Formats: sequence, C-alpha cells, structure tokens
Amino acid sequence: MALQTAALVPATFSVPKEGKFSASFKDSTFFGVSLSDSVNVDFSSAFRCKREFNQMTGAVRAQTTATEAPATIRSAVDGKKTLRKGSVIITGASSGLGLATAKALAETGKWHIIMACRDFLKAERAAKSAGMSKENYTIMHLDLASLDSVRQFVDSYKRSGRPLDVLVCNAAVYQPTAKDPSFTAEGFELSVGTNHLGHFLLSRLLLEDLKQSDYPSKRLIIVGSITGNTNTLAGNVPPKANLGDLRGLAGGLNGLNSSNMIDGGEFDGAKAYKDSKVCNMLTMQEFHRRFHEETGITFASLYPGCIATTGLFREHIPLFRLLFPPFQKYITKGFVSEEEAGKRLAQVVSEPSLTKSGVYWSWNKDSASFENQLSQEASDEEKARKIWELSEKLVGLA
Ligand code: NDP
Ligand code: PMR
Repeated sequence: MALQTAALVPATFSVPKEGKFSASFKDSTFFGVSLSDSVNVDFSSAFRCKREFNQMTGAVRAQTTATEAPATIRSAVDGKKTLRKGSVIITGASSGLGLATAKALAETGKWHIIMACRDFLKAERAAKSAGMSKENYTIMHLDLASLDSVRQFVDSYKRSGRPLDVLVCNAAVYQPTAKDPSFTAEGFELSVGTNHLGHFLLSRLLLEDLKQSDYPSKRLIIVGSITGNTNTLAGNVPPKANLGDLRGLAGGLNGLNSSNMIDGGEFDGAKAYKDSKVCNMLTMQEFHRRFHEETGITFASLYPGCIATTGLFREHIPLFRLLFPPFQKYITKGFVSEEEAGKRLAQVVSEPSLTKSGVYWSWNKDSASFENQLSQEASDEEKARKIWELSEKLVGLA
C-alpha cells in the first residue's frame, strides 16, 4: 500500500574488445553491503520533485507558443531560451546498469530520471548512495512481473502530466540455478514474463506518450545482450538461446497447457534468460519497422559489455560469482565496470550522434560505439512479427 502511494508521488563470430580493467568490487548486492544499512529514507523528495515539476511545466505551458521552438523554456531572468530537462524512465534503476545510467544522466543536469523500480526503499537508498541529487530523480513503483503493476505505473505516469522523452527497458532477472520455473502474477515463466512481456506491455502503453514528446530526440531503448546472439563466442556457451517455433509462447508459457519455455522445451533458467534477450532485440526491431517512420521515435538496443559485478548474477553459485569478474577481465577481456556501462547506455539515451533507429549498439576496446550485427535468429523479421502478435495476446492488447 505504501508502495502504491509512493508510485503516485514521485556480434559476426567475434570476441568483444572491451578491455576496461577497473577492478572495484563495489556492487552492493553481491558483497552484502546492504544498501539498507545507513540511510534514512526521505519520501519528501518525491513530493518535492513533483511540485517543482508542476511549476516547471506551468512555465513550459505558459511560454510555449507557436513561435517558440519546441521543448524549450525561457528564463525569467535573462529571457534566454534553453532546452528543458529531458524526462527518461529507466526500469530497474535500483542497481547495476540501470542505476549507473541514472547516475550518469543525473550528473549532466539535463535529465530528470524516473527510476521505475519494484523496491522503492532500495531505489531511494541506491540513488542517495550514488550521490544523485533529489531534483534530478523521482522513484515510481513498477513490478514488471505483474501486468497490473505495469498498467498502474502507466496510469500514474500519465496522471503526473510529465512528458516522456526516453524510455529505457533495462530491468531483468536471471535464474541460472533454478531447478523449477517460477512465475509472474499472470502465470508466465518469470524471466520471459519480466524481461520481455512486462517491458512489451510497458512500451506499448507508453508509445503514445513518447510520440507526443516535443523533445528533439525521443527514444525507446531495450537492453539486449551478447549471450542472446549465437553469432558470438559468448552466445555459443550452452544453453544457447533458441526460440524454436514459438509453441511455448503461443501456449501461454505457463507450464499447464504448454511448456514454460518459448521453444516448448524443458525448463532451463539460463536459456529462458537468453531467450528473453532475443525477444528484447526482436521487439526493438519490430517497433522500428512499425513505428519509426510514423512517429520519429528512435528505437535501439545494445550490449553494454560484460558488467560481471552486478546483481544479475545474484542467484548464481558463489564460486561463479567469485571467478566470473576476473575471468571476464583477464581472459575474455569483455569486462566493463558498472560506471563505464552506465556511460554507454547514457550515450544511447542522449547522444545526438546516436539517433539512428533499429540499431543494436556495441562498443569496441576504445569504448567507441558501433552498429553491431545481430544473430540470424535475433534479426529474423518473421519471428519478430509472430512474437509481437503472440505477446499482444498474452498481455491483453489483442
Ligand atoms: P541487476 O540485477 O543489477 O539489475 C537488474 C534490475 O532489474 C534491478 O534493479 C532489479 O530490481 C530490476 N528488476 C528485476 N525484476 C524486476 C521486476 N519484476 N520489476 C522491476 N524491476 C525488476 O542487473 P544488471 O544491471 O546487470 O542488468 C541490467 C540489464 O543489463 C538487464 O537487461 C541485463 O539483461 C542487461 N545486461 C547485463 C549484462 C551484465 O553483464 N550484467 C550484460 C548484458 C546485458 P531489484 O534491485 O529490486 O532487484
Ligand atoms: Mg560468458 C568473448 C567471450 C565472452 C564474453 C564477452 C562473455 C560475456 N562470455 C564469454 C565467453 C565465455 N563465457 C566462455 C568461453 C565461457 C565458458 C567458460 C563462458 C561462460 C559463461 C557463463 C557460465 N558466460 C556467462 C555465463 C553466465 O552465467 C553469464 C550468462 O550467460 O548470463 C546470462 C555469462 C556471460 N558471459 C558474457 C556475458 C555478458 C554474460 C552475462 C550477461 C548477459 O548476457 O546478460
């Protein structure tokens, strides 16, 4: 209940060349430094942000006329026009990549970040410990494993009157050691249900808001991964992603009438995660084909590098968690720090040079971005269309 109240307030067969050797084991989820240790939560920040925002939009509305450039505000002091702050929603901004991206964007002073998180207190503490100042973010409750929660989040966001300029679908769960599947509120296998279906509904419901944005560049970003791409070494580590003929997805992924795996096979948590990433990358391309021309929205996906220290591996065995970061740093050289990965995703959010739509971004060893090749399956147009249609049915849009 308190959470709901809070919601209202505020890869070619190639080896990646990322070689950043920043070796700080700072991820709080891994190493037991509970974010809950020392911080007093201040809910007033959310209220204050909303009030300040309302004042700001008041100013925008009052000053935007036919002669004004869009998305600008005129200073009451010197009359100069400046671009208003962009509004970006980041799902799963309470840790790892999402938090690092929120921090990087907040530091520019040009963005207001809506941290869409399932754990309000964790998000508040994470924002504080990242040193984000209160005027730069608002936390809103979102549990992607519940379609009701997705709908409530969207309603609350629309009611806030805040424009939406960029949506980042970042949150994910990975259950590599689960023997049995777990399920979302609606009974979908958890990894695909959260990482793909929850984000699918969220993006569909917010598309109109993005379309309405007067910001110079509006974007919808869905985080992908190398491990979903079987044209890479990493994507060939078993179990490999494979969506097959989609029979499990067509059957509802519930393990009752059908398999809980997209391809109809036996449950495998690691495969389910990789399958969900293929869905993420296919969904981004389908959005691009259906809506880019009409809306001007930039649709993009990315592989931020191997951020081996994040909470994503929280359910893996301790030995994996111990050896994975040095393995990625010194053997594959695919490791990136959370900070570096956050800067990469922040570029996809805000860099004027990254406006091309339908692209899957990656970075080379000098941290320069390039358009990467997706695997055959992750660029299969027919599969993308079928996943889109089946997903629409599952989330109640068709
Ligand atoms: P983290 O576990 O640190 O972050 C995942 C975030 O998702 C957390 O904030 C988590 O919330 C949130 N989340 C999980 N389930 C839900 C839910 N039901 N509703 C709302 N939020 C939820 O992992 P990463 O930062 O590594 O992962 C972020 C993205 O990066 C993912 O899309 C992942 O696939 C991708 N990625 C990661 C790579 C890596 O090497 N780490 C490599 C390639 C891609 P909470 O804090 O409450 O647990
Ligand atoms: Mg991988 C260039 C080689 C490379 C890269 C960039 C990754 C990234 N991995 C590589 C190679 C290998 N991995 C090799 C040779 C092995 C066998 C020893 C290997 C193993 C491995 C495991 C067991 N790797 C893993 C796991 C996981 O559990 C991680 C995973 O699949 O999560 C879904 C993972 C990853 N390797 C990566 C990346 C980025 C991940 C995790 C994150 C993700 O895709 O989201």
